[in-house]
Amino acid sequence: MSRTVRIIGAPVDYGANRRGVDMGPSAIRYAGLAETLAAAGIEARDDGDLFVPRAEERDPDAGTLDHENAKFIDEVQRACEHLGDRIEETLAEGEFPLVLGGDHSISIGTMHGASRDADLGVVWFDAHADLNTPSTSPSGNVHGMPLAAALGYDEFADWDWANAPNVREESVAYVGLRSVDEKEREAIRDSEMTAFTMADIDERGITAVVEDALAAATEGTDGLHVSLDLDWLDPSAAPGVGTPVRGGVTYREAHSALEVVAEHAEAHDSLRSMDVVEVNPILDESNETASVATEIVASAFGKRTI
Ligand code: EXY
Ligand code: MN
Ligand code: MN
Ligand code: MN
Repeated sequence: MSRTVRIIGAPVDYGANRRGVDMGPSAIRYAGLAETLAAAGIEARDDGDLFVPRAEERDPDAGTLDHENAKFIDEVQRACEHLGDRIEETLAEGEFPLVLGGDHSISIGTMHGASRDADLGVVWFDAHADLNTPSTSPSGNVHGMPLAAALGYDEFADWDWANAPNVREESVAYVGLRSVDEKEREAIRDSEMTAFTMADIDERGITAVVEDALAAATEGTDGLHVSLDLDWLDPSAAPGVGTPVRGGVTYREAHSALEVVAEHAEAHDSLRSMDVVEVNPILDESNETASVATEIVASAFGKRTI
């Protein structure tokens, strides 16, 4: 990583169905993110957390938007608008935004901020497709909707704060899908997105799959956003997440994948922004998931053994 990494905490849990993911930024810091990056020779500075009111102080169904079946949507909007501004500022000042979530709804803000002045490709490491809209969501939880928001599907089409200004479907690539709702499956099939499931990884190996995802996301774009949901990993490697799904990538595969990202970033100066989401220390075992998140981030930024 040639730029200084600016760490931005987004302690948001409005989008998830379990409390505790708002403590993700603290858990990741406590796991030694700054020290790990420093030891790897990666310059980083911590820019602190966004101010996010506690969910208990808010009413999930209050607000001004048509928020049916999108819990806390006004609160998500407020947090994402602030986050988007912080991302824009970070990039304008020549630093690299690393966002610590928080649940995955915060990526709406990251992608918005990172695509204000650039065509942005996206690689989405996740068990889930996060492509629901208020009309299709089985849960009303916004962490299952950020890609649909960025792409302006259904109700999101009218919500400019949610639509990433310069993210196109054909520049979005999934890696590791294994829990996809029926309507999401249809939307992916009808879309121009690239989608690699766990079956693709089983068949072709993690390295080849990530290389193809990077190629799809960087063709004709100015920069790459990497969104890393810790439930992408198998629950045996990352137990501290709210929506675990069996059959995910191993600890080693996760490292290989992000090492491929680092090589691509080095060769093409492609990496523009990153977020690390869904770490829930309340559900974790000895902060293991936050430690894994920390180590994987270091791999993405080019940490080497020798
Ligand atoms: N597809 C389900 C829903 O929309 O409710 C589950 C979404 C979980 C989202 C997680 C964080 O990636
Ligand atoms: Mn997700
Ligand atoms: Mn997920
Ligand atoms: Mn719009």
